[in-house]
Amino acid sequence: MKKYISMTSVLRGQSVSRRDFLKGMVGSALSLSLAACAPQRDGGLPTQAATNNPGSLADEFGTAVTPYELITTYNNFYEYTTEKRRVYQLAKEILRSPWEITVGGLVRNPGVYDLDSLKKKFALEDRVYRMRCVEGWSKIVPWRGFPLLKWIELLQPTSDARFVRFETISASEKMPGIKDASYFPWPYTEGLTIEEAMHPLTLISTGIDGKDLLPQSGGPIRLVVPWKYGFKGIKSIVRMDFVDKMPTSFWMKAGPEEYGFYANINPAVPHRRWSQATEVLLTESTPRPTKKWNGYDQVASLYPNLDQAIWY
Ligand SMILES: Nc1nc2c(c(=O)[nH]1)N[C@H]1C(S)=C(S)[C@@H](COP(=O)(O)O)O[C@H]1N2
Ligand SMILES: [Mo]
Repeated sequence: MKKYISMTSVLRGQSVSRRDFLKGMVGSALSLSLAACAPQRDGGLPTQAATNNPGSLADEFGTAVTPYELITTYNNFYEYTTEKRRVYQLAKEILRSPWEITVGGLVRNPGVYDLDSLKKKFALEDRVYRMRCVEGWSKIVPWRGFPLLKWIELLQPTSDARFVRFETISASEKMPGIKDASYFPWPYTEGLTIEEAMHPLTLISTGIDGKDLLPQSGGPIRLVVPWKYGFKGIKSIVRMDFVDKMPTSFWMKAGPEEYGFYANINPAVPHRRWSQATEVLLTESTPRPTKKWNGYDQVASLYPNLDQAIWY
């Protein structure tokens, strides 16, 4: 069985304890009895009983992982199509082999990095994260990957590097959405501050549910930033640059009135066209309240002075 890491233990810088692992298994008699007598954990994350799929793997709030079949057939990947239920039918293959990522800019070790070598170098971890799309739906995903932090430590950014810019592969002959929606500012790009990129929760994902990432999920390599709206999780990455100025992302160019750089999840700050107060899990129909930072409160220390209403 895969070992899923408790986010609270990640933030404490500890390895996975058996108790933390069992706590992810909400619903089993054993984990319920442990949860009942265990002291409150440092992060103070609330726990609640799983409402569906008792006995299955769950996030730290007790919400069961979304079925793999649903995670991989309901997607946003505009390079293929804007129809979420059709992406998987069009994204049939990984578009490069071997997959290489070019790293440039303000780093001591720029170059072309081969994904297979990176996967061998860094121990892959399994982590359950909630993913909240800016459109108001969410899924619970059992990612596999490695912290971006580990790669950055190897790349050694210079002291001038303040942001990281990421870019998706652009292959219009295999990605019909690029031509169908030629008004969009292709290629898809995203960015993080260097502090966000080096936060221990920020993951480079290479898999879901122990399997290699499928093309529709951003295979073979994508970004996962669980306290930000899903669009920050750029898929099928081919370039990463360390820069000194805030990069303008795909969505900032496409809709500057609606999408800012930070995109931290915040139920109190509405999107220009809809409320962000609630979300609907893909497995449910009744909306649930959206949590600030998607529940990952520990990242608040990254933003002592950030005005969410300006940076959405
Ligand atoms: N290159 C690229 N990355 C992307 C997108 C996209 O259209 N193109 N969509 C984003 C959005 S809006 C979301 S919600 C997530 C969806 O990830 P999923 O399909 O794995 O659920 O991917 C993000 N990454
Ligand atoms: Mo999204």
